[in-house]
Formats: sequence, structure tokens, C-alpha cells
Amino acid sequence: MNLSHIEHIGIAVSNLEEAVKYYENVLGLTCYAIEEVKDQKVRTAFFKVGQTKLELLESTSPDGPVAKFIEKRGQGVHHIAFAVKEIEKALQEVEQKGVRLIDQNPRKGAEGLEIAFLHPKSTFGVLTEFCEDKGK
Ligand code: CMX
Repeated sequence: MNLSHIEHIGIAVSNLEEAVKYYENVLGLTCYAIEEVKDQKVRTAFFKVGQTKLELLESTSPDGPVAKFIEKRGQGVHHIAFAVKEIEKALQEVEQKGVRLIDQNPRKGAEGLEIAFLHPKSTFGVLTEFCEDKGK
């Protein structure tokens, strides 16, 4: 397993534009991209803080995972994403160690990364994402 760094922290918000204002006007960060990820039923806004990104997530559908999360648990930290090398191998490795996978195979996420999620019930309550930039 080769986790190189925290690629991003995902934060569920009810209103993307309002949340972007807070990160820009209060924390002084700059939103460098807003992107819809249809597959995940979200609109995302990205900020960079050093090597790590913050990804704000607004649901585009009441039955999407982020809408369900906010309904159950309120706005807040939704997931942590680790940058990995050879994402398929990393998934196999954690599965062999008893972790329940949400995605058996990687799929395309925001910024063109290959992404896959591990189930929070087998990762001590933290929805965990692996991502790999195959372009690098
Ligand atoms: N972090 C921690 N726990 C979570 C969670 C999260 N983000 N989301 C759900 N849970 C918990 C719920 O609280 C619930 O726990 P209890 O049973 O103790 O109440 C349990 O997981 C089941 O939750 P649920 O509301 O019934 O939802 P589902 O089982 O239908 O889905 C999950 C949960 C994690 C499998 C689903 O949200 C998923 O597949 N997530 C991965 C995809 C995703 O989140 N995409 C959005 C981000 C995309 C991006 O970054 O681009």
C-alpha cells in the first residue's frame, strides 16, 4: 500500500455558493474550480491548502449520497481522500484485509481522477476514498 498524502477532504454543504463565500471571504482561500460529477450526484468546489485540497460537495438530487448524509447527520466533514499509487492493487489489498469496498473498481471522479470508496462501517466511521491521478 502506498498512500502518498491526503489528496482532499470532502465537506458536505447545503448551499455551495454560500459555503464558497465563507472559504473565500473568511478563510481567504480561492475557489479554483466548480465541477459537477453527475455519477455521484454532486456539484463540487475546490480549494488548495498546501498540498491538500478541500472539496465542498452540494447534492444535485434528493436521493444522492450527500443529500442523504446531510439529512441524517447535518453538514460537515463527509470523507477523507488519500492519494494512492496503483489504486486497483490498493483496493484488493484492503479488501483482503477485511475492509468492505463500496466500489470494487475505480471510477472517474472530479478532476479526472480515478476514485473508489471504502465503506465507513469498516473504517471506524470515516468514509474513505482512494484516488489516483493516472495522468501523472
Ligand atoms: N461518513 C460516515 N458515515 C456515513 C457516511 C459518511 N460520509 N455516509 C453514511 N454514513 C453512515 C450513516 O450514518 C449510516 O449509519 P447508521 O446505520 O449507523 O445510521 C450508514 O452509513 C448507512 O447510511 P445510509 O444513509 O443508509 O446510506 P447508504 O448505506 O445508502 O450509503 C454510503 C452510505 C457511504 C454507502 C454512500 O453514501 C456511498 O456510497 N458513498 C460513496 C459515494 C459518495 O459519497 N459520493 C459523494 C462524493 C463524491 C465525490 O467526492 O466526488
